[in-house]
Amino acid sequence: MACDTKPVYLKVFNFNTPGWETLTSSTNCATSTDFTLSSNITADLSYYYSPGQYWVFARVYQDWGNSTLKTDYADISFGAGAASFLSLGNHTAGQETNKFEISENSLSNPELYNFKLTASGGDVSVTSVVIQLYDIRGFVSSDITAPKIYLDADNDGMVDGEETTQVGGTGNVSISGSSGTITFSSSFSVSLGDHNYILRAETVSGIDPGDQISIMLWHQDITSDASGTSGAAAPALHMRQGGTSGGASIGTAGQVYSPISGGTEEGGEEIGGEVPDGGDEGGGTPGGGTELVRFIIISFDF
Ligand SMILES: [Ca+2]
Ligand SMILES: [Ca+2]
Repeated sequence: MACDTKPVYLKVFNFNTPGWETLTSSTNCATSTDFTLSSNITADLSYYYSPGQYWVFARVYQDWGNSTLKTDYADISFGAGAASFLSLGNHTAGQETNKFEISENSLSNPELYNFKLTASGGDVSVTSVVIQLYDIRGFVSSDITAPKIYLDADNDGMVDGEETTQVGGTGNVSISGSSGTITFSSSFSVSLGDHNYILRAETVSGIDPGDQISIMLWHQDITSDASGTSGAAAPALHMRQGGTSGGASIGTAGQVYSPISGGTEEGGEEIGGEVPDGGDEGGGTPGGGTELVRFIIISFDF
């Protein structure tokens, strides 16, 4: 019977369900004519062999009652699926911009860092993620509370109201001097394909003028069962301008904090050049000229 009347199925027994699972089927074959059904299983291989005995059960099946479907060739190869691989890269919507350009000294639910994970060859189980904090000025561990990694389901770079899926648990913040980490140690699965994530803290406090923090994630700091990992996501820099030190006498350059790793002498000179406008009022607080502070964007190529 042609299989456009009754489809022919290739099925395998799943010991986890347990039950027969359709791998593929055909509705496009002629009567008494050879055709091929083939499929690969690449994930959860242990579901498909009998526990402890390593038998695989497959069948070709057509449901039409009183005759025999003949198969003249069956081939099942069983082994490790395609090696899974985990790539880390920039979030589809880009990196977070500076969140500390504020006049208050605390923030609720600031989104601090974006990244993307891509699993290929199979699902990847991630057991820990360690996000690096560096070039820190003016923060201690307790200033950042309850950081969490949210799945950005619509890839728009924001944690929207309905986006409540978190991975990795609540991060543990550890800052010592100018460097630190946020460690996420609850396991989570990265399914095949691209997934964008956003690091958001419940609160960041102690954001004083001149404070700053840089954030970055490298693939070496992701622990998983992938056969390999690669990549990095671009750094984010959050800094609050100001923090003048010393008022500066009339007509001389005041001092403005610039990014620890990004400032250049050139930038400093330009800022100083604006100060004489203060005239009799004194050097005052020349920190307002944000457009004069230069950032160096460092790209990483692994
Ligand atoms: Ca501070
Ligand atoms: Ca979103």
